[in-house]
Amino acid sequence: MAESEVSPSRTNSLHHHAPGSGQSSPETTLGIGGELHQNVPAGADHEDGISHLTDNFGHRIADNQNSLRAGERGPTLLEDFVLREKIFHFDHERIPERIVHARGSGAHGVFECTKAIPDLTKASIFQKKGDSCPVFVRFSTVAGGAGSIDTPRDVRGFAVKLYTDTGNWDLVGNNIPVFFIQDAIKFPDLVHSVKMEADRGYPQAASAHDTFWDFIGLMPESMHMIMWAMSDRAIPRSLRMIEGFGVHTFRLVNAKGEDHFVKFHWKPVLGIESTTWDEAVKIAGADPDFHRRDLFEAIEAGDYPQWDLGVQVFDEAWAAKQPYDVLDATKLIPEEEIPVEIIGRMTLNRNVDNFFAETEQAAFLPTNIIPGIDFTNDPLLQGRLFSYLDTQKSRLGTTNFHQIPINAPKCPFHNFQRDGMMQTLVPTGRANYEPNSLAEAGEDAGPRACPETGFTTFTANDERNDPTQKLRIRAELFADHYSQARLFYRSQTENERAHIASAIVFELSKVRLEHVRARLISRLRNIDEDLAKRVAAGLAIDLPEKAKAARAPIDMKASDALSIQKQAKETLKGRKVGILFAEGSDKAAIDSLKGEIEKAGGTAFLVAPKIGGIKVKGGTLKADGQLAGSPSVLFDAVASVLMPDAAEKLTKDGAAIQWFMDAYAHCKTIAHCKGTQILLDKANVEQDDGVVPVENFMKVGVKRHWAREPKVRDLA
Ligand code: HDD
Repeated sequence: MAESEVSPSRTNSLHHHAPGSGQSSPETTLGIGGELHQNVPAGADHEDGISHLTDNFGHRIADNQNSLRAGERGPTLLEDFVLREKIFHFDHERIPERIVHARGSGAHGVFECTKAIPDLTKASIFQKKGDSCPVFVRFSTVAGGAGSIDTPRDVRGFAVKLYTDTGNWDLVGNNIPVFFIQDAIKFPDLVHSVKMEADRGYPQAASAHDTFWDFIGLMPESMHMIMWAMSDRAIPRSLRMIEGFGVHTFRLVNAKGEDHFVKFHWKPVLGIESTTWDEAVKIAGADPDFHRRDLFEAIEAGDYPQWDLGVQVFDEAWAAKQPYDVLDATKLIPEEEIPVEIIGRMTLNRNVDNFFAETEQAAFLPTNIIPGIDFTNDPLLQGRLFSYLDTQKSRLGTTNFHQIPINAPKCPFHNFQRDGMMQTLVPTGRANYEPNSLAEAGEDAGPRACPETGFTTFTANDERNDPTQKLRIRAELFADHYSQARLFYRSQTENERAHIASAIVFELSKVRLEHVRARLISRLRNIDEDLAKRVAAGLAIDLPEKAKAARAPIDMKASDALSIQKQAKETLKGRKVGILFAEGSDKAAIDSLKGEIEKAGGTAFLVAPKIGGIKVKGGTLKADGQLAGSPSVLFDAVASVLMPDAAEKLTKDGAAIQWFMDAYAHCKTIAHCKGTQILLDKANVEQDDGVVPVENFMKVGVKRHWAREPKVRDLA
């Protein structure tokens, strides 16, 4: 009988995260969550650091290459429990993906309070500067499936789980501070409309199709969000460079029981950075995992992404004076009106050990709130308070999903909930009800409610609300659908406005139903006539009649905080520069440029026509990436160190020409040596402030040279 050539039973050690782990300790009998690394499954031995391969019940496996057969050429036997268990488990490896936000990337980190605010809230995490707690964050796109690309035009989910000492606080937000709809009852319609169309099963991860724009055109409340979704916010460069927003107005409650309204903001320390649309599309082909890889590699390299947590705090009296309703999730509060006060910093410093166990199984719940923070009557938030708990049961299959280590609190949890599918805790004793008097007989009576420190719901005294009436209705100011859409649009720079117009033209050009295109433009006329005209001209259709507005829009004061370009950070920190070299290039020049980039906090990525090792002046040099697989869209700026003959050779390589052509079209800095000129000419790269000799790269640095844009794109 032929022997297998593969040596059996060599496995990596298994990480077994078992929440039931400390079960033998008396403290944990009623169920303490927390992370445990149990390295070896029961029954396995260690020998020279190698553990024995076993099945799930600890039986050592002698052969992991061949199934059990009746004779050398005979059928496989039902008796082969090793095979059957392995295939059985494999067959069930996938769980339902999230109905929205299926594609995501997660990381662990820490949150630290940098400014105590005990006057505003009794939340334990904000009582003392320097106090900290672990966090887990999951970023996501919304519309695409779990295996879809990272760079579609889409909202990005920004879900943070803070494991505080008073329980988990999940701030389940987005990178856009407003939402498409005002009432949760419309959420299934919104999601159905944007997902793949029901009959044909496409498009994947794209809003550019009939049903989405049909729904949007009929829902004028979505107009503000649409401005954001069509802006550069929806095509971020890196997850490390997006803002995060809690979206809803929440409430802070202090120890005296006094309340304030609050909006939560996460501000990226690296600044906000986006791609251009053409770039995003090309990245999708070059690296569908662009954002996931970027986040993972940055954390692995110790370049930890950070965000400041900010709050906008205001009271009921201030809210009542505004021309919008603060309970309406399609409205924001301009930072110029209520400044964002920074109270904490979050650092993501550890990648997950296992994508499925942690990122995929993470369950975020807006109902995870801690004493000192409370909900408001925002009708979108109220619906979310139901939806998330509900969805976890179908996704994770059991009401005990809270016991999965990524979801379990890191503080003790004790209650009388028992049993259920996949129960991993082993509660002891008879006390599974309350009240009980078992303590009188010396038995463990289990936990009791804590009126002093437990969560109590804040009772709002809202004169505008009569709780005795049951109404299917929206509050008066919710009817203003256009003022803030206009505010957003008019707060953008000239070319940011052009990007919005082009994005709408692109999306509507994929819409086949002509009446849908026209209806959308009729709504744009309420936002900005010029925008509507641009879009109509871009589609070559007549300007339709202006849609009737339920409430006439007002002009609000422009807000610079809404524009990315008005707050751009010109820095090399966290940015990646591609350096192209080839045979004969000057190694010293490359080393020196690389050194300077790294000193400034950036990453230098060497690109060459071949990857293994190239003869250069001064030795041999290995590239980090091969030219055809490392297009310039993957970098924030490009540089080249080439001998004229090598550059001449590259003029016959489409990938090399495209490298410069794209860097130029995407308004990036191009630093080049004299030898490269022949390639630049071939790529139609014209001289400007951003096209500089390689020795001047550090003076110019990484930034977008927007003045170049009219030369490479029709912004009309
Ligand atoms: Fe939601 C997931 C953010 C409205 C129902 N949502 C989900 C995630 C984020 C958001 C970031 C991914 C969490 C993760 O990484 O696991 N959702 C938002 C924001 C909203 C919002 C910022 C508006 C302000 N969502 C919203 C409404 C409903 C839902 C109105 C339902 C009525 N959302 C869900 C869900 C998901 C979800 C179906 C899918 C997977 C999950 O919850 O755990 O329940």
